[in-house]
Amino acid sequence: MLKGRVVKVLSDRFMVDVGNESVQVKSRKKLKRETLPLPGDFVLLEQAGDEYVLYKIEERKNRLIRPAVSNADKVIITVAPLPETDFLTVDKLIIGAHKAGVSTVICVNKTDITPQGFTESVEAQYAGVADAIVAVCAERKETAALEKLLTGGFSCFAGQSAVGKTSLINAVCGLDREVGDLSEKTLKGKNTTTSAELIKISDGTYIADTPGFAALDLFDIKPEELSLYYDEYVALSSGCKYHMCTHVSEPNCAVRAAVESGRLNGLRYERYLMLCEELKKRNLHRKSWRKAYDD
Ligand SMILES: Nc1nc2c(ncn2[C@@H]2O[C@H](COP(=O)(O)OP(=O)(O)OP(=O)(O)O)[C@@H](O)[C@H]2O)c(=O)[nH]1
Ligand SMILES: [Mg+2]
Ligand SMILES: [Zn+2]
Repeated sequence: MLKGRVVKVLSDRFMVDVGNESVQVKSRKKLKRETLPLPGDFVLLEQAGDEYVLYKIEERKNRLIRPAVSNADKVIITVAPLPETDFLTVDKLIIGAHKAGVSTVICVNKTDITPQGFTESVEAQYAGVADAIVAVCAERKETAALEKLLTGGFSCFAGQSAVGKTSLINAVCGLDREVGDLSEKTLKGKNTTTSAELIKISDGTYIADTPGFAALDLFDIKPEELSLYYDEYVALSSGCKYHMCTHVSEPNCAVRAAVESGRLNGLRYERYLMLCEELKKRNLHRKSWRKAYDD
C-alpha cells in the first residue's frame, strides 16, 4: 500500500505525489462520483500489476466547493485592478472559506498598475475580515510578503481569471507555467489555467494553482444565517436589540449603527444586503417550485 496526496485530477486519471515522485492513477468507471478524489486528498494506493489503483481516500479535514480542493489551510484570494474586481465574488469566496473552516488571505496583485487608493480600498473593506492582506507584484517579482504566508501547509489560490494567480506562482516558485492575456474586447480573462493543481514547495508546503472564474454561485445558506459568516458582524451582534438580528431592517441594530458611523465598511455592508436579497429570492423560488412539484 502506498500513501500519497492527490495533486491533479483529470477526466480519466489523477496524479498522486508519493514523496519523491508523482505517480499516475487511472480512474475506474465504476468509481462513484462521491468517491472521486479531489486535489488535496490524502489517498492510499494499491499496486495491481504494473499500475496503481485507488484503495481509499482518507477522511477530509475540509472541502472547498470553488475552487474544488480538499484539506486546504489557506485560500489566497487574489484581486487586481485589471480585470476589474468583482468584490461580491471576493465576499462569496470568504463565505465559502468560512464554511469550510479555511483561513483567508487577500492578495492584491499588479501593484505596478494599481491606481491611487485601490489597495487602501481593499484594506478598508477586508481589514479584520480576512486573516491577512498583502500587496504584491508578480511582474516585478515583488512577492516576499506573500511568500512568508505560504510556508507550511496547503495554500490554494483563488480568484477571477487573469488576476495573476499563475504569474504569482511562477514568481514565487521560479516556474514557467502558462499565463494568459486579458481579452482586449471584454477586458476579462481567458481562463488560461483549466484545472486545479497542487505544487509541492517542500515537505508539508503545497500551493495550488486553480482556474479563474467569472462569477460564483451562491451556496446553501439560509438568508437569516448569512450574517454568521461575517465575523465583523458577529462581533457586534450582542449589541443588537434582537437576539437573532439579521442587521437588515431591525430597529436598534449595532451593525447598522456601526456602518452609519463609519466603523464598519459600507461597501461590504451594501453587498451583504444584496446577498441577503439574492438568498431570500432563491428560497422563495425553491419553495414555490417545491409546492408546484408536490401538488
Ligand atoms: N501589470 C501586471 N500584469 C500582471 C502581473 N501579474 C500578472 N500579470 C498579467 O496578467 C495576465 C494574467 O495572468 P495569469 O497569471 O495568467 O492570470 P490567472 O489568474 O492565472 O488567470 P487564469 O488562469 O485564467 O485564471 C497576464 O497577461 C500577466 O502577464 C503584475 O504584477 N502586473
Ligand atoms: Mg492561471
Ligand atoms: Zn443587528
